[in-house]
Amino acid sequence: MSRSSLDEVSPTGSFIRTPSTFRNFISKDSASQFPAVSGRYHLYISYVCPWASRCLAYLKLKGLEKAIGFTAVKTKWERTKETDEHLGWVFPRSTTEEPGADPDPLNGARSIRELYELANSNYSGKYTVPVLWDNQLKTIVNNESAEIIRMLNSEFNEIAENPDLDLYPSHLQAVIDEVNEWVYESINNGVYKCGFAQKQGPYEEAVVKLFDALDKCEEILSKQRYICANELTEADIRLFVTLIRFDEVYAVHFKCNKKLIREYPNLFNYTKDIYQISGISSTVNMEHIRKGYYGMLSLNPFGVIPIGPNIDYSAPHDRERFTY
Ligand SMILES: N[C@@H](CCC(=O)N[C@@H](CS)C(=O)NCC(=O)O)C(=O)O
Repeated sequence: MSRSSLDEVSPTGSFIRTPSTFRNFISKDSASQFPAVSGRYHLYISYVCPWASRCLAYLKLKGLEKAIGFTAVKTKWERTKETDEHLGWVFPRSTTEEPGADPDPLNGARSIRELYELANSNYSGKYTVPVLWDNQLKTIVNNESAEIIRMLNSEFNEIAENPDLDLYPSHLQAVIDEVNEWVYESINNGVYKCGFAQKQGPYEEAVVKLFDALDKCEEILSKQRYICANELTEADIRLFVTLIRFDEVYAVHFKCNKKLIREYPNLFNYTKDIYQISGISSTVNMEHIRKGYYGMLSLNPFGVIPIGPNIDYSAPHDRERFTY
């Protein structure tokens, strides 16, 4: 069993992500084991992590912040126990220790690992964020962001401030599923395959696929405002979390440097467009993103943080040309 993503490298040097393990669903059905009620669930995230950030984006977009609280961990992995060597996400001891990160308000846990062990004392997998926590049953409902965003989209509409926003509408589900598949494979997970490859061959295979997929996005976005249609969908949020980290981090840290996103006119304007949707900019903590990735000492042993292009994603974009 892998204890962290650094162990997920095959004998041929490729990065292979292991599946998430807590896979329960919150339901709008009040008789279900995990009913969608206000105040019961909590989202643990890291602003560094694109998977966790897409869940946070849904809290903001759906207007669920009063119903579901969230807490962000510190940017750098630390020892999670004195008795072994595991490194993972930890909470600060106070709200002032690292701006943006907070102590665990529910369980007083010191690490994300501690939450997994509270939920299941025999757990032996990875201690990943996001964690969707049930404060009533004191357990993890789900730790797979692709599923968490679906629940947030459809199950909380009675308490959501923005219940009419449907990012997975039935008329677009087939195209969303299709786009998600190649975007995940080649872009979201593709950047990690580039970064964590330990041999030239797997790196080159991943980097070629990544830029082919980005070229494909550029082409699609030259004809329509969003990646599946002229309306915003789940697929846009999933793509955005990787694009927003790309020029600052992945281009350098994960060796994805064939081209920058700001060199693609449509992709760059699209990234700004999504960033400017109400609530989204608050899910992007670039300070955390930069400190977190460049602080991964396995890839960057001295922890030196590149100065970065400091792109202003709140600058005007040209995507309104597709609104008719
Ligand atoms: N499939 C998970 C992946 C989450 C994931 O890989 N999270 C990373 C941070 S970006 C993590 O917490 N890693 C901890 C570790 O590998 O020990 C999801 O999408 O929710």
